[in-house]
Amino acid sequence: MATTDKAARRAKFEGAWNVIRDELLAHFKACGMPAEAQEWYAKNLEYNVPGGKLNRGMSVVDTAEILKGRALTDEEHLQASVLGWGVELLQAFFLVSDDLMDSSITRRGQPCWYRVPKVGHIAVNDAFMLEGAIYHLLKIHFKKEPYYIDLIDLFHETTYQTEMGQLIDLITAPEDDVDLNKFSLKKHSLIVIYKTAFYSFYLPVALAMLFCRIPTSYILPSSPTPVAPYDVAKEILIPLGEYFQIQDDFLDFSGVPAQIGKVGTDIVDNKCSWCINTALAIATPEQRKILDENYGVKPTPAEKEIAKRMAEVNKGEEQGYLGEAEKRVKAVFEEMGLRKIYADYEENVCKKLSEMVDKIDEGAPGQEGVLKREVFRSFMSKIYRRQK
Ligand code: DMA
Ligand code: MG
Ligand code: MG
Ligand code: MG
Repeated sequence: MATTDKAARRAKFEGAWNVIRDELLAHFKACGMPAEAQEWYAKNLEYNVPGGKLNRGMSVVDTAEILKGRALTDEEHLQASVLGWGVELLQAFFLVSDDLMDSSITRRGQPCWYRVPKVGHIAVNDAFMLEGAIYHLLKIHFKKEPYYIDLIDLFHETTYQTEMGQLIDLITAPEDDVDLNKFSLKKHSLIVIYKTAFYSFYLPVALAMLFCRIPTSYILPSSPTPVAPYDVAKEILIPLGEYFQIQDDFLDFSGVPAQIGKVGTDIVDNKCSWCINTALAIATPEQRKILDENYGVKPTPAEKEIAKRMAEVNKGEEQGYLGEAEKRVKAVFEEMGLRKIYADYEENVCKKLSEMVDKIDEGAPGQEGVLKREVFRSFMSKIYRRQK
């Protein structure tokens, strides 16, 4: 019987993490790494991998169950969890580096890893190790499977796509040259598809599809043309991922740190975010002038000093202190009614995505080895109207 209780599913997935983490640490120790290094690696793993929402990782397990149409055996659950934690390790690798590159303050309600005392730039190597752990785990758990190389290839391809996205995200947001004319919603779309959608949405589902041996093409009774299920999945999951990153951009502006677990940095970092692009499209000349003069403007030394003192009072729990320039940008966003524009966007995009999902052909009732609409519905319900 399928475990339907959400908390129980999460607990089971987290249970698999203990097994996986211990395997990584045992191997590390067996390589002759000294006690001090073992402690460091254990802390890197615990601090950066398991503390998130786990949507991506758990989606691998959820998708596998939906595709198989039954609960997974214990053995299958562990294997699917290795793929799920592989996605979470990949995410941890990206986030540790992303926070360094974005000069972020907090992540998941705690200081970013590179800001932890003694870590600093060692965070770069720690990020590499989180990535390396994925391939070590794949070898242990999948080497004998005929689709082992497909798993490796998918992780590599997705990593490369994400890195391309991070590159264009970063070079579109130079710190010393703020030029809002360089931004557009089209550029935003390309950035977010590459930096977020492939690894967060296509990767978990495609991994589960490989795990369930969904072939690259099949024929259904309804039509003589073969279905390419990985392409069908991509066509829905990429726009779904785009919507997810637009939520992330909106929460960076509208969310409070206690709720989203991080301090928004997009305005100060001159990011080509959905908010600024949407604002630019409707700004009056007066509003445009305020945006040009204040977007991407760093806090003054005096403001930085206040932020530092406030952080000390809050015992390191930075709540985010807004400089005057950032406040002025936010005021323009509010004045334009960005919250309402976002809410309308969310309803519209979800309607469109649901229509796409409804068109998926599932073949005969109970047919195995084919795509199921529930895969996408389940993923969508995890993020619809999310507040963190
Ligand atoms: C997210 O970009 C993309 C990756 C690959 C981490 P972001 O900088 O908007 O993420 P966050 O808001 O979580 O720092
Ligand atoms: Mg970031
Ligand atoms: Mg970033
Ligand atoms: Mg963000």
